[in-house]
Order: sequence, then C-alpha cells, then structure tokens
Amino acid sequence: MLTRRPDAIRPSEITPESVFHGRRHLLAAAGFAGAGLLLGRGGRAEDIPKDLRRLAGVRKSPLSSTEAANSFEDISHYNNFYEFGLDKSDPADYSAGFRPRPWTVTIDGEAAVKGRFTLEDILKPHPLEERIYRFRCVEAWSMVIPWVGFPLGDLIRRFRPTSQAKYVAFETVLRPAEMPGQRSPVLDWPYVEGLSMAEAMHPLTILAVGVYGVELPNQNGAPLRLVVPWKYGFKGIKSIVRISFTARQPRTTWSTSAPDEYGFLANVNPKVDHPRWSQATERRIGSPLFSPKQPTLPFNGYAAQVASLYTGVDLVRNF
Ligand SMILES: Nc1nc2c(c(=O)[nH]1)N[C@H]1C(S)=C(S)[C@@H](COP(=O)(O)O)O[C@H]1N2
Ligand SMILES: [Mo]
Repeated sequence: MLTRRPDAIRPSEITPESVFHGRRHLLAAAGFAGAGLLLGRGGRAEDIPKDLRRLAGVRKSPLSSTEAANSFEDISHYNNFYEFGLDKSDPADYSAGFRPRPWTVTIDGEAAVKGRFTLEDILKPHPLEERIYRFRCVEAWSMVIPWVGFPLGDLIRRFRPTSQAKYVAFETVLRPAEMPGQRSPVLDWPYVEGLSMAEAMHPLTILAVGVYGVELPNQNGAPLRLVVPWKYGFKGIKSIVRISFTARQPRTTWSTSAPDEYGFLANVNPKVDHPRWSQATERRIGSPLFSPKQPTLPFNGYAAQVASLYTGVDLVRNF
C-alpha cells in the first residue's frame, strides 16, 4: 500500500469482579469455552498464544470457503496495520502494548438509536459464527482466513438507521501512546473506512472478533474489525471505535491518501490494474516458494453473491 516511506487467564479464574476488567469482560459476553477446540488445516494449537481466549458456542457458517485455510502463524504474522508500522511483521512485533479491553464503540449519525456502548453491549445479542473467507490484499497477495464473527447487518438493524442513512462509516481507535505508527504522519489518523448501506447489510459482510476459534490477536484488529470478502483487504478496518450512519459517502483513509490508486468501492477486480502493478493474479501466502501465482477472481470469487449490488455501475471508473 505504501505511497511514501517515513522514518493468561484461565476460565476458572473468571470471577464476578473480573467482569469489569480487561479481556474477561468480552468472554463473559461471548461465552467462554475452556475445552480445547479441534483445529483443522494449518491452525496448530501450539501456534496459538495462550493469552488469546477461546470463543464459545461458535457455529460453522454455510457461507464458508472450502479452500484450505492459512495457518494461524501466517494470519497473525503477515499483517497490514500501519498503526504498528509499515512492514508485514511490524504489527505482530509492536502491538503487545495495545490494550483492546475495556473497549467502547460509539454509534452515531442517521439512526434512531445512538450512543456509546461497551463491547459487551455490542456483542451480546449476536451468536458467533466461523466464516472461512478468501482474503485478497490490494498488494496482490492472498490468504484464506477462518474468522469468527457475526453479520454487520444484524448489528445495524438494532440501531435503526433512518431513511437518510445511505452509508456506514467506520473509525479506528486513536491511541498514539499504544500504537507507535500513529506517531508518524504516514497516514491521516485515525484510519477511516466506509461502505454503502447495501454493502454493509449484505449477509457476507461481518464484524470479526476472532480467528481460529480464539479472540483476535492485536495485530489482526482486536477487539472488533470489519471483514468484506469481495473487497480488497484495506476495506477491512481494524480496532473499530465508531460506526456512523451518513447521508453522504464518507471519506476513507486510502482513497484520501492516494486517490488514483485506491477507490471507495475497492471491489476485487482482476481486470482493473493498480497503477503500479497487475491485479490479474495473486500470491497465496504460505504456498511453496516459486509456486505459480493464482488467478484473481472477480469480486474475489464472491461474484454470484454480490455482483448484483453493482448493476449499472462502471467498475472501471469506480474501482
Ligand atoms: N486501522 C487499520 N485497519 C486496517 C489497516 C491499517 O493499516 N489500519 N490495513 C488494511 C489492509 S491494507 C489490510 S490488507 C488488512 C489486513 O488485515 P490482516 O492483517 O488481519 O490480515 O487490514 C486492513 N485494515
Ligand atoms: Mo491490504
């Protein structure tokens, strides 16, 4: 993405008092399973740090990809999260001091219900699902990621957006003391993103709270991040503290920073090249060195489900 370069808590320890502090609060809301979860694919249990709590009652979604998922190691050590640095390894290396709990999310703008809510209030009514999604970064690499989350549309309905609400805007937390990357002006902080209301309400769009059955590592956007599987990865804003319903298309970080390179839609499209590289193929992270790149699919392989959202839209001009 770079445009310019600048310089353990056990379940048995959960007590009523702990409900007010730290990570345990989320687990109380989401339901915590002490028992080990069987890990398929590349997610070896020993790779998952013990301080990441298992999420209980996670049901499998029929909307999951059947492709082999990347390992937990790949998913948590090859990241883009400029708040922690520009290199793929920086988020894992420099996010240990980030405190994702306690956490609040502000809901505002064109909606009947608004306010500042604890993460627990946000999550409480929503059963968690495992959604294994193909992920395509705009930099032409890809992964398959077993997210744990719930449909964003289910959350939006609770806040009853008005008829004026045409878009949903998202904002990442601003905490330069805990996020060393925010001390450099490499992006205009805080990171912001947005979707049209139709995109936000689409059943494939989720808010993720976990990966591989455990809560999100800091580097993947703890405690709450967006996942929109037919769009380039940069739409998947991390560590969300504000969700606003707006009448106008909101500003987004990457399209502000480099409007010729990153559009508002950011639909995965093998036919529309990035100005500095082709988008026709992608390199699957974790595949053997020198193995051939694979073709990138329109809408990242989700065309059957989402192409109808864009009938009549010129996807070359609206990239
Ligand atoms: N707040 C914030 N969200 C962000 C980013 C970022 O730098 N800051 N990077 C985006 C980009 S470019 C990608 S590819 C994905 C990477 O998500 P992952 O590290 O969980 O795979 O996060 C997106 N969300
Ligand atoms: Mo990305």
